[in-house]
Amino acid sequence: VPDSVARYHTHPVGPDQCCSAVIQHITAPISDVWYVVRRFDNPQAYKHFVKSCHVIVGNGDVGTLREIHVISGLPAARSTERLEILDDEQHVISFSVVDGDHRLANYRSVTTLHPTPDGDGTVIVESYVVDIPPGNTKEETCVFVDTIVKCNLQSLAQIAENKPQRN
Ligand code: A8S
Repeated sequence: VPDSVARYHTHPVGPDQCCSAVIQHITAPISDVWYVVRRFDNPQAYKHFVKSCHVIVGNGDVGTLREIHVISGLPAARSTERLEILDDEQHVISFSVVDGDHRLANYRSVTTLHPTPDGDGTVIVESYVVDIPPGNTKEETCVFVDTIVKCNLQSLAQIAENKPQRN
């Protein structure tokens, strides 16, 4: 396990919070995957639940705030999110949820990219911590969020694997 996995995916978890992680292998070089993932202003490029996104303040650096609107059928319409980490050398991006009409209070995720030993692939690790909403169990919360994150990472894999290399 790379040092950076332990460093970035160890979260303080309160008694009324839950924490989990999703891992996805992508058959594309890390630069291709990072090109898509690092765009905090454009999550809809691979997150299919996101209908639209606009930046409220910032230029894509740490502290940038975005508001996303999600597609209908979800128990939410919008979410305001803050960019917490953007590290182009280590390939780390992290955001936290600061507002919204959804039930994922205090959501924070960290996503790290790791090249496979042969250099032709990428392993992506996305972990999160979130408050357990009133009326739900820890398990229900993790199943709900894991499902969303898995969908996002599978869609990211599909996009990156079909994309020609960019540099
Ligand atoms: C992400 C991860 C998640 C997004 C959740 C978990 C969300 O955008 C959706 C439904 C909700 O109920 C909450 O990386 C919220 O975006 C799809 C609106 C935050």
